[in-house]
Amino acid sequence: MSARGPDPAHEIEALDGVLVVADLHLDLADEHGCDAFARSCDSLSGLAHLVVLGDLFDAWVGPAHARLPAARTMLQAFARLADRGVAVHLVHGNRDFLLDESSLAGCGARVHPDHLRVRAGDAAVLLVHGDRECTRDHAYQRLRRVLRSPLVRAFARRAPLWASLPLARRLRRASIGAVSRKAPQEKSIQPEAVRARAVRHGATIVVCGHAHEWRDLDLGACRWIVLDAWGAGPRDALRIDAGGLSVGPAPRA
Ligand SMILES: [Mn+2]
Repeated sequence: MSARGPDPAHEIEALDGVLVVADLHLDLADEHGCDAFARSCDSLSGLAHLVVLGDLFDAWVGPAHARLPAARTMLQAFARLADRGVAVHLVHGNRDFLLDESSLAGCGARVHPDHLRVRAGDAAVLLVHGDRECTRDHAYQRLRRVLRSPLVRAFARRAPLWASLPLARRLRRASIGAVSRKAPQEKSIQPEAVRARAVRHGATIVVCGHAHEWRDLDLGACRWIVLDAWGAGPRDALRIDAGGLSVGPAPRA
């Protein structure tokens, strides 16, 4: 745990049920790109919190994206969840790190740029997307710092749709190209980085997305779970309750 302790703005309690899904990569260029997940959101019950652990959208450059029909479908579904008392939490991924709460105005979703910590009985669960833990990929970590700089953020906040859509496409192509040229070991989430995050946040369990492939490992200092990408594997959802954790298929509409 850090000297200051956990930040309450990025901490929730699992008493009433938390559902975590990751890596939906919804396509905003397709006006029906969010329909299936929006329907799934409407079918959720018995939950207090829904957490999207990064890469909700395949690309998000700025608030102009919020006006696309598919984005409106998604934001309206989040607003309906809020009406039913389910808090929606969006942890940034490497594709949608420019999502900010002002773009989501009215739907009540909260944005967590780095992490969300969940207290569940004796366990402290740290939810992070996982791209920051790809610490051997030095070129990516440099790009990550540039893309998250105040200058890029300021541009993204003001960019009209005609400028932000081609930029989103280019960033996505750059990301896919960079990943395909690298050896798996270089671009993967590093266990020692996960362990270090667990220690820093006083977490006994760390949950990631990003790798799109389920795993559940004992790293000594913590248990490390990676979820399947949403809809792409049998272990694409984590449920956290006061009594503990369970991994299984995400609820479908
Ligand atoms: Mn990712």
